Amino acid sequence: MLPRTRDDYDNAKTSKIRLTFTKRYLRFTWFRGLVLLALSCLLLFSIYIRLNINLTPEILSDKNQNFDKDTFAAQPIETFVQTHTPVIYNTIDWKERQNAVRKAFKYAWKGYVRDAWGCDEYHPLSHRGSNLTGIGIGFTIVDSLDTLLIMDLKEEFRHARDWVAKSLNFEQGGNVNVFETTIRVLGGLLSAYHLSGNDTLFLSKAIDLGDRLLGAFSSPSGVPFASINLASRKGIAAHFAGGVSSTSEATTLQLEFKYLSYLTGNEEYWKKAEETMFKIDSLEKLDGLVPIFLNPYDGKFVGNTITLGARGDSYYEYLLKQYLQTSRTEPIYRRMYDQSMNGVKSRLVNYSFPSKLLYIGELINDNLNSKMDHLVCFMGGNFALGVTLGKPVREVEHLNFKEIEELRIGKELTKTCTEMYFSTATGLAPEIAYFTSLDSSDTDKDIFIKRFDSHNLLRPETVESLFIMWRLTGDVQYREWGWKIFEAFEKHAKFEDGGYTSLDDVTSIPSGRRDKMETFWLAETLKYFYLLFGPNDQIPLDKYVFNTEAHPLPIFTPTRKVRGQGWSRR
Ligand code: DMJ
Repeated sequence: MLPRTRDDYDNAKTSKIRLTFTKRYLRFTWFRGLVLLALSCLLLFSIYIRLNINLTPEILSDKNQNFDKDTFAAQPIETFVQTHTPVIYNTIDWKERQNAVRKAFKYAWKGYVRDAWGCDEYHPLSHRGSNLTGIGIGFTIVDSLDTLLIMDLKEEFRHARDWVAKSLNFEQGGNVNVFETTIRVLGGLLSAYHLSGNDTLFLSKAIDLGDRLLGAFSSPSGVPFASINLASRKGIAAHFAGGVSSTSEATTLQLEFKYLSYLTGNEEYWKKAEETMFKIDSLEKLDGLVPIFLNPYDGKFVGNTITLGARGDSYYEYLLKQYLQTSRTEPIYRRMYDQSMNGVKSRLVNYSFPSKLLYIGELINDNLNSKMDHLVCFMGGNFALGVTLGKPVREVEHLNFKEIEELRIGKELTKTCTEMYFSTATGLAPEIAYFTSLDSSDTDKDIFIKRFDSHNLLRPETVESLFIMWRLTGDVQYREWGWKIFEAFEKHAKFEDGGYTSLDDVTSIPSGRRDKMETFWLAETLKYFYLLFGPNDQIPLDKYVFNTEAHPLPIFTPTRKVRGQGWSRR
């Protein structure tokens, strides 16, 4: 037994015993010291690791690098599939490339003006336009207004403005989709109002349209119906599956309606649009993930398909952007966004075989499907935006583990989306891709495209992510990939008789043409290309939120009046 106290020691009968006590005591003290030393070392080591994780993202991949935020921001992402030849970046004239995009826009616009002026949609092959309803509601022209302003196409803008002043009339029967009309027309008018230096023509048209669209919210639950008759202002349920609305559509109206409230002081737009968010927050979700249908009659989810592709996508986009739009004054949206991203990371993110390309799959009846719509490609940029909130990475003081992880996912997903382009014969992405996994690996290809999904509609999502990633990381690789994609569009989608067309099959040359130039080619894809190659201070990401149709809306601080009571979780 060891002497515990001085008394034990004094009571020891002989000096031999005392000596044994002394030896044991010293051994014990020595042992105790060692334990203490080990514990302190452990403590110091964990503090060191913690500091390094916070300050040195590279520690996750390369322990020998010294931390330098600029290097991190500009660090190229790992390339799993080596399909690119190295480029000498500093010899590239980005202004010239930006100008090439402007020329492409002018070319597309010229075809539309010649063949379809005033019509909602343009069909370049048949040299004609078509309308969604009656005489049209300005889908193409209004969707293009802010791109015209951003590209400084003065004459074209004057022409378009003149049409809005003289011909745009929302007093039309027939049904139009509430979401599409909101993101393209209402969003387009609001953005044009702001970028034109508050030209009231655009605001008055936006108010007229906003008032008519309010009718869509007159469902028993307050969840908007899928369609609206703009003349009668009556909401109309979808003509399928018992009249359900798409979740993404019902939850991608809020940026536009809230900004309209902010501009007009009329809180009704805000309240109506926000009611759906309030409903959704109270519903049961799967780690923040939501099914893609919502019933406007009872306000409940329908089915259990979960995807960040069609009918799900912009729900997640607008959670983050609602938080950003109102200067982060509504933390509820940050919480909803974070929860849903946890769900995405734990349930939907997967890696392909053999190159380990990160993709976001779909959950159908709890089974992860390796299908990814091109629509999902907006998430690369969205992940990064959620981390830096619009600031370049190098200006962000502190990155925690979760943020580093989300930045990495954003980078990897953007890379995967470019592979969806670079792995096809045309260099253009299909509408939908499937990814091979380890257990289904009877091929050496990561990406598999079904013939039925091999068309390309000139969609913007990958270019959108490239633009955001470029702005936030400063990695010139994103610009270079963007240029490669732009060249592929020029080669295969430019129609010699005017305009650009959708393509029938990106996996073969010739790819075959479809007779449509989607309005988002002008509103989104070309705008994002233009901004990707342009200076960083044009539409800065910490001052603007882009609506889902790429219409920049300024970030504002809401007044008490337009925000209503605001809301927090029940
Ligand atoms: C656009 O209308 C919007 O970006 C929408 O959110 C998704 N689909 C198209 C473009 O692909």
